[in-house]
Amino acid sequence: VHWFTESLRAGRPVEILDRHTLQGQMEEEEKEEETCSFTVPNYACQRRTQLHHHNPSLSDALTLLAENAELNEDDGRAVAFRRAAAVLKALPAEVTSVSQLKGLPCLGEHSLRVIKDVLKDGSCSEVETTKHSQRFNALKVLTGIFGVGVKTADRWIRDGIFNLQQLRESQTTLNRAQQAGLDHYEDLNQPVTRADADSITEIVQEAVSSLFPGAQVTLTGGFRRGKMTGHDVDFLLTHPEEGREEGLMDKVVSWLDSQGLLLYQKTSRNSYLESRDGPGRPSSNMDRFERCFAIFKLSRGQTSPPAGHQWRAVRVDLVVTPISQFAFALLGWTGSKLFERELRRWAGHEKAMSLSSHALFDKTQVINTLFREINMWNCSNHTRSPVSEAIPE
Ligand code: DCT
Ligand code: MG
Repeated sequence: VHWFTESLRAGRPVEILDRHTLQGQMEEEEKEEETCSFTVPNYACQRRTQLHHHNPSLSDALTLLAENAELNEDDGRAVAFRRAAAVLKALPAEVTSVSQLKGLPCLGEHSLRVIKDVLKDGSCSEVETTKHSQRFNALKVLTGIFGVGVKTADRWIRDGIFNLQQLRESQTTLNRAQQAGLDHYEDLNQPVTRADADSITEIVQEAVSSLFPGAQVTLTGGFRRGKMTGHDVDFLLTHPEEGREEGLMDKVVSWLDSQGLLLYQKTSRNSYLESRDGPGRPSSNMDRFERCFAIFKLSRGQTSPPAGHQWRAVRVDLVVTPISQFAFALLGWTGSKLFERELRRWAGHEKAMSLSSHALFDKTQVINTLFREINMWNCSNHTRSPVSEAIPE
């Protein structure tokens, strides 16, 4: 009544609707709200995603299917499920109906079917069947051994090995990494806590600063993103003076070994200087930095080992970068894996730039520079006419 009389006094137009018209209007508005509740940008790297989000049951279902696709080396399908899960993690509220997802990117037919089933029945039959399949569980257990990839696990399954006991009883020859992985399986499949990561940071920091004063240690990976647990602890090591990082890895690893802190280590040298040193690691690897895959032995006091144990094993990755590439390495090693993938895709498709853990460069400038060099060479040799600077698609 107050609003009505105030509106009349102020000369504002007042529309009087009957109850049915009003109800109809409200229903229309609700429907509209339902069909376009959410919007998110296309690339995961453009979205803010919290560690704790509103749609865990949906993202867990899609993540399990992504994991299964990865274990079967179906990368296309795995990335599609990971992208769909990432969209759901970025939504500002719980999804209650598939109609709310209309127009959102990265939600293909298959992912929408899974979401629909989970919303309707609380589970999806494809997810449940996968979760209980012998092959999925065997692949998970066997690839859970440090040093065992999907190809090896698949070969073992074809030989009738589905679990650790069968592997231990078989005559299968294991390499050094796989043997260490099997010996420390239980520890390495326990989540690494933030406290464990802090203890290892202290140890690595002590080693680095006593051997290479001025060198820097940076915790990266999931712990840098604020996660409270992880499957390993990732570090970048560098020195503020270019070139002074050379020799750092060997010295740090030898010191850690001499202190009895390493259960396993394998170092691979960098390969970004391969023209000087001959070919290094294959280019399919994630990056070309000097890297050490290690298993640390954390004693009681540095960690809380399982009951009855004096220590626990923890996977640690150490990576050495020259300071000139450090920023790109830090960006690349902070993750997550999907964020990095999307950031590179966005740089390439939307900005015509190429991003790696070593550098960021403008592809158009590189192509033009290449054309200029070819022209200079052609002209100075009088062999051919100049090449156009047009940039090919
Ligand atoms: N990385 C990447 N591409 C890969 C592997 C790794 O871009 N194929 C980057 C992103 C994360 C970082 O390296 C560290 O890798 P992980 O330790 O495997 O990932 P994480 O996010 O630290 O996960 P977790 O917390 O389980 O260790
Ligand atoms: Mg990690």
